Amino acid sequence: MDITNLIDEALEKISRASAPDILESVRIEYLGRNGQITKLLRSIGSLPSDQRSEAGQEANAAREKVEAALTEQFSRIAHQPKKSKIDTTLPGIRPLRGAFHPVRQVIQDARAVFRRLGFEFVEGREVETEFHNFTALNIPLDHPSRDAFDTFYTKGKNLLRSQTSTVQIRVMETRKPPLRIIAPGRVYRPDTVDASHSFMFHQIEGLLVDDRSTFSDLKGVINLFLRQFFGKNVKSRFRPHFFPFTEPSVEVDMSCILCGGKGCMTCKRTGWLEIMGAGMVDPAVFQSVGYPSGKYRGFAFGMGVERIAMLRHGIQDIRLFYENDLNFLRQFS
Ligand code: 2NL
Repeated sequence: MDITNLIDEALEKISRASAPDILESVRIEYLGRNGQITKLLRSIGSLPSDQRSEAGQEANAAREKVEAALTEQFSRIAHQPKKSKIDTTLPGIRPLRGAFHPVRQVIQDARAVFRRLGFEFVEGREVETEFHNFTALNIPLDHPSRDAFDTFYTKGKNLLRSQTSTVQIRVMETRKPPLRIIAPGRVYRPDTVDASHSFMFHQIEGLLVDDRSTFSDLKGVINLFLRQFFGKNVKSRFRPHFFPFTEPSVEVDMSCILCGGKGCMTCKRTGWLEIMGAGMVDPAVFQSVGYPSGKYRGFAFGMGVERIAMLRHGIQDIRLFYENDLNFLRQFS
């Protein structure tokens, strides 16, 4: 082959070599032990002596050109970043992110407030005995809430708990005071379902038992909770009430968080929202869990979680919480 063509061919291949290993195979093809230029250089000795000098210069020039091109191309491609099949400039795939259900968020937030007051969280079973749901709570046998229309009874004599006091009864059965516990969870009542009633909902109950607590301690704990949970300007009022398991008993109202107490649709123009029931634990309850009479005092309170979540977010229909509609739930994530 003509030496000029040989050089052109080599330079062409070198300029197309896009990786060091390709470039090395081009080098071997021309300058290796059996390379085309190497052979050319080797053949010069067998040429007639009058041609040697010119052919030698031509062949050496060819080798230098090709070597220079190899060196240049090598430095060009060696410093290039490796070509990857992954395009790192594309935007990422956003992972789906979970969030807590608004009912669970209320429970978590309440938990954060009560843990600073020294309360521990406890959970229990949802299928309960009549004793833990009614008898131990001083609820008489003829009380309407025991009726089959007001409680879900299972086969045998068990039932779906209608309040989470059952958890606190079980803690008192197994532990001595002092106790500070919060029992959140599902409760069941066969109410006809409408915008404000569900056959299943959530409660948070609290119980403190020691040997010296008073009604003013109850007021202090509830006021601290309301202010830390709803805001420091929240006011409260305690109205006399009756529960079989507390004496005295109260219903607690807080100033309306939507209108600030001025009166609006949510508070029915009263400026107040009923938020929980509470009272000093009735001695009959201590007796039924086997505590010695007269030794202990305590207070308890209970509130509905859905109601708080509805007030917090201005939700008008309790049924929205149970539909698993992501368009609804995503508003609270
Ligand atoms: C309400 C009222 C209340 C309690 C729950 C309680 C628990 C034990 C002993 C005494 Cl173990 N009391 N719980 C006390 C007063 C009120 O809940 O309206 N809940 C939604």
